[in-house]
Amino acid sequence: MTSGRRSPRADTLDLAAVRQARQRGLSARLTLVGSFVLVLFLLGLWLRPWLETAVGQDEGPGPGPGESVQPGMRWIPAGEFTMGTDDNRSLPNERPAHRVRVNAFWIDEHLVTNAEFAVFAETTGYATTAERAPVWEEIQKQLPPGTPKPPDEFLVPGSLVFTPPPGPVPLDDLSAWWRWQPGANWRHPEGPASSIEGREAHPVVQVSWHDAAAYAEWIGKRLPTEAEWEYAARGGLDQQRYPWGSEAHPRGRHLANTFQGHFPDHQTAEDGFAGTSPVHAFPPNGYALYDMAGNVWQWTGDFYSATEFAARASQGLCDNPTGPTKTYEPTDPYAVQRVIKGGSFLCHPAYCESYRPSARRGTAPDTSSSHVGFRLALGPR
Ligand SMILES: [Ca+2]
Repeated sequence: MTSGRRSPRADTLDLAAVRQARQRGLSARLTLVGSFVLVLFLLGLWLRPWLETAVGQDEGPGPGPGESVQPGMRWIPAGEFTMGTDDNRSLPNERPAHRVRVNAFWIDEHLVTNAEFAVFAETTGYATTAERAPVWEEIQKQLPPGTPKPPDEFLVPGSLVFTPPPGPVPLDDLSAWWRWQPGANWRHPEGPASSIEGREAHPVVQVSWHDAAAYAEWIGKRLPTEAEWEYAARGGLDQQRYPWGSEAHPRGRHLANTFQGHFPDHQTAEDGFAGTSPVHAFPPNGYALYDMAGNVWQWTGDFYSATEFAARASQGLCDNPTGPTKTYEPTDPYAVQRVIKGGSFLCHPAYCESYRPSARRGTAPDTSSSHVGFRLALGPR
């Protein structure tokens, strides 16, 4: 992974020019000045995490909310907010509302796109989870003891693909609209016959948490915490049901790529998209961030616990939480899961309406599907 990692700041040091100057016999003083500049540069890199923390703590003269310093990223100032919700139109894992403080950080203004992920894959030769054959011994760790090994024909590279059923189905059985598709991966999101041609500006999908973490390591960023993600998604609004306010469709407008029609069998795509959409297709939120609702779910760095918010509510103000140390999902005691946020083009009010900022779901880190992607953050956790 490290062989192809970029070092953009090192590129700005014209070390070759310095060497040539030496060879031309310029004075030792010039070399001394150059060394001093290099030392200052390296000192700046070393101090940067501390400086970022310091700026975040006093919110000092840094960028304003949503302003850009890092290319393609937005500055989110430190602050307190109400995380989760007490609204009874929510799922139990979103409750109760509780107070959280987050440090300042940068976050990508849009989801990582197919074009961006292609640069990573081509530079490093990285093969995503879906492009590798599943390892039964790894899957087995997340299943109850004694679970029989599936037939070998199922242990082939592939991923989960949304497939609408021919008619209405009970909404308590995900297998009615998800299928395991051999050959599905980020290059072929719906299977071998599909491609991302024409979808370069759409979010990359069919990426596992491990894939997102590998991309983050390569580019020198990290996944946001769940608290950072929700704080950013709210865009400066307090306790609103949606990133843009309290109404689902103000003045009749669709402000996110979600599911219209009868879920999951009949989609009308009144918002213009039956699947993913380009990352700038819908208006940004108050922090100038796109797709903080709908389009695709987004990986965060936190482990998932169904009772995390209940545990926090008794702790008073939670200071920059980074999630529990392990997964807790009472319905699946062997699960290892990370939090995903934001909902997707498949979210519908009749099912989960998970494009609300408080909505959250646990997903196995080695799972990928056609409606989960990611964006990244920068700054100390
Ligand atoms: Ca849609």
